[in-house]
Amino acid sequence: MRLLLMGPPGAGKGTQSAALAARYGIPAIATGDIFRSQVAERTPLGVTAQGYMDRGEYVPDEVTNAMVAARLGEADCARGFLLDGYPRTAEQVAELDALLAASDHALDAVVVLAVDTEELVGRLVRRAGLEGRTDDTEPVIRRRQEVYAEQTAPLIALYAARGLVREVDGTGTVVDVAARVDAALGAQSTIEASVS
Ligand code: B4P
Repeated sequence: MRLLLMGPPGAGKGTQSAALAARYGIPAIATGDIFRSQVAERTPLGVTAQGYMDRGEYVPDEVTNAMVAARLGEADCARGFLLDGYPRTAEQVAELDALLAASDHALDAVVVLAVDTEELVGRLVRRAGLEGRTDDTEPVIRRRQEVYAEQTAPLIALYAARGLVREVDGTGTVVDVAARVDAALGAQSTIEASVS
């Protein structure tokens, strides 16, 4: 199984991804988590990524693409993977397409978690009080939502055109959302192809 988990910041991707990947016996790969661990270890990659993350901007594609290419080349990805938070730009979609084509594989589905913007901001402001993430201040949270709307939301139409998108209501309890994701993966695409 080769899955993407997409949705705006705070939609519940990180919350859902580990359990979802475990249900399919595949690794969950979250680019945000990898960047945060590199920041914590003060590696050169982490030093590069931190400034972008703290401003709510995306880390440059060449950095992110190289990191994901290396991770997908590891042995545990041979039988599948769940990518959480990647791709987020058109260039990242092109890189993932090339990586999959080179290994003669294809995506099985793209799960999109849908949550209203004010609910998203509320969740991330609450998380700020619990985890103290440097990108969870309200101005940066709102900037992250804008960046998602500008650069990532349009990509959903590309995957919809390929018949891969399963849109899931991301509101309600974590258990409710997980059940909807499972149901969606057993069903046909919920978004009609609209662009080619
Ligand atoms: P991420 O770590 O991916 O952060 P995110 O989009 O905010 O999602 P996250 O996983 O944290 O939120 P979740 O919905 O799980 O990215 C951080 C930064 O890294 C980016 O801004 C960017 O700078 C960089 N980056 C990452 N990938 C990149 C890429 N491909 N290219 C370039 N840059 C990249 O959870 C949010 C909160 O909601 C949690 O507190 C959770 O408890 C709560 N929640 C979850 N489900 C809920 C529910 N059903 N009800 C109520 N609350 C819920």
